[in-house]
Amino acid sequence: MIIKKSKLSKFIKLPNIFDEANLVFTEGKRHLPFSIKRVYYILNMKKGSLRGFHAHKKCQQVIFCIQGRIKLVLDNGSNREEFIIKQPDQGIFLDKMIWHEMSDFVKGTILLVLASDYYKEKDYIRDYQKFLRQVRKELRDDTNE
Ligand code: T46
Repeated sequence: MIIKKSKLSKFIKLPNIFDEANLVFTEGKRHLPFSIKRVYYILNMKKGSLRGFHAHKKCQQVIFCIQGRIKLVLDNGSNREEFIIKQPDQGIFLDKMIWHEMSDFVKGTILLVLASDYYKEKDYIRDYQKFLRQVRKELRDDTNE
């Protein structure tokens, strides 16, 4: 379920069953904008560490902070938005061609990421200037169609 939208993203809330614990689940396409091909998690981040600083050409992801808190900056080449992610059942949608930067991890933070594709290094744009050139080119191609 989409619970909040912004210019660059949306928050997706997963079903959360409360009994003696919280049980949060996803059934892929039923709850997410894509079928899941890959799941990974990140933990034991060193103090002050930074993650991301790239965009994906095709891969889409939903990022959950299942423990702790992070700051996430999204950038589509024209706009930048900043989010604090801390709700274990609320993921943020990370679309293709969105530059993303993650920082300010609190100790013990664990990120869980659901992705639409397998890991492919050639899907990454790791250079910000190259990213800007690519988004501007895609924008020009779209307006010329
Ligand atoms: C994002 C954040 C939360 C693999 O071999 N398989 C994988 O599935 C992944 C994700 C990474 N790797 C290798 C590739 C690199 O040698 O692990 C190394 C670090 O990967 P990456 O630069 O992707 O790590 P992060 O934490 O900077 O970024 C990743 C996602 O790429 C990113 O989109 O949102 O996790």
